Amino acid sequence: MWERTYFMIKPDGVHRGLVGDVVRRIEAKGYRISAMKMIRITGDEAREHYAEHVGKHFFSDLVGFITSGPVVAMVLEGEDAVEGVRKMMGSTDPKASAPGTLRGDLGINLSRNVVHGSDSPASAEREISIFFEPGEIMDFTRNDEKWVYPEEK
Ligand SMILES: Nc1nc2c(ncn2[C@@H]2O[C@H](COP(=O)(O)OP(=O)(O)O)[C@@H](O)[C@H]2O)c(=O)[nH]1
Ligand SMILES: [Mg+2]
Repeated sequence: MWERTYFMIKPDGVHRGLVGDVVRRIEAKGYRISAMKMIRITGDEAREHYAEHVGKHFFSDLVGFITSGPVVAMVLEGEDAVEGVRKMMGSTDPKASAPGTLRGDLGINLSRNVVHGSDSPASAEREISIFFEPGEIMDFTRNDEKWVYPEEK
């Protein structure tokens, strides 16, 4: 099924100069980047984005970290994009992530795992609406999509 997902390169990925490699892999896989911007997340946005983790022991560290520097926020589209992007990311803990995944290749520590991706289509729509206005999301088809997908969508 055609899906949208919210994807983000976290401040550690930006500071470590990994933006280009992460974007390259997303594009090479065939996902459409329909919105992308560098932003500094506010505390309110961070608490809303990570609402499911309120009350957990790592919540304040997580909010402090995600608001500590710039992130690159994206809307990605493609067939089964939510699960597909999560597979590309690997497990939450980079130590448990297979080599070949973003977290498996680019991270070591659970709290500095480089990327975020929505865990369900409902989360994706919720997270996209926190960070993007509808007019920021481009309505276009990548010219190579006819080679990524053999049949009409
Ligand atoms: N310090 C710390 N950070 C955690 C822990 N669990 C999760 N996190 C961080 O919180 C983020 C959100 O957690 P979660 O939604 O469970 O994982 P994700 O969906 O794979 O990003 C993760 O990406 C980690 O960076 C933990 O036990 N300790
Ligand atoms: Mg999550």
